[in-house]
Amino acid sequence: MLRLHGFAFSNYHNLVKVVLVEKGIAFEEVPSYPPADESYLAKNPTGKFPCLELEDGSFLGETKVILNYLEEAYPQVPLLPTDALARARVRELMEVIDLYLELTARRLYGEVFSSSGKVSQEVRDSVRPLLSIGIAGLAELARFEPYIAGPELSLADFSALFHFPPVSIASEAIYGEDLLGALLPAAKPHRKLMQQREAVQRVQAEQLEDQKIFMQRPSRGPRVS
Ligand SMILES: N[C@@H](CCC(=O)N[C@@H](CS)C(=O)NCC(=O)O)C(=O)O
Repeated sequence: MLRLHGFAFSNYHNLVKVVLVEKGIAFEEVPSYPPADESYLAKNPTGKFPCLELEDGSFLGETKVILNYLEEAYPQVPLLPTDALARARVRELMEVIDLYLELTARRLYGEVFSSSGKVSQEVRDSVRPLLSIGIAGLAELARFEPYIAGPELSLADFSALFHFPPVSIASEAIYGEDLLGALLPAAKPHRKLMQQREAVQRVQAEQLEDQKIFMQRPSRGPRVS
């Protein structure tokens, strides 16, 4: 059986988890929290969470790589279109969400989601315009018809579902304004639509349960800021 190593408060962990549930793939979760210890680094040398333990006992890291693997290895319940360009469009949305929203806003997360200290004024000042540019770019690419890539549900919808909230929460906490909510108002009805799904309800409930454990664990700060 596949084993997902990571923690249920993590947006990346939940992106893999919800896809496993949606596809009906049997898996178990192995709780593991940052910072990565030696035993976790032996599984995923980057120390990033999550990683997926495969049937043969090997490990796969990097969320989008894992999702693409699941799509190829478990094609029943497809979450990518069949047309090559349409697939690329879904991946383009996921890349933009990762690189220009999630990773940019992540520089604020230490202050908002853990006790690893205040974000410097320099970081605050540099993240805000980058985040605005990233969200504006996504607003041009996203379709919301009603799904983010068009009429069909895809991996990009789950990416939006789990990456948007920490971006909104961090932006509200640091700038007093939810930049994502302001520049991408369609995110709200999209979230409501996605929350009608059983798999999403289960994963979000477990995410909430893990929040306290994550926030209260002894913080040694992120390995990489
Ligand atoms: N590029 C990685 C990023 C994953 C990531 O940043 N995960 C966070 C948890 S949500 C993490 O590992 N944080 C601990 C750290 O950076 O040391 C992926 O796509 O899986």
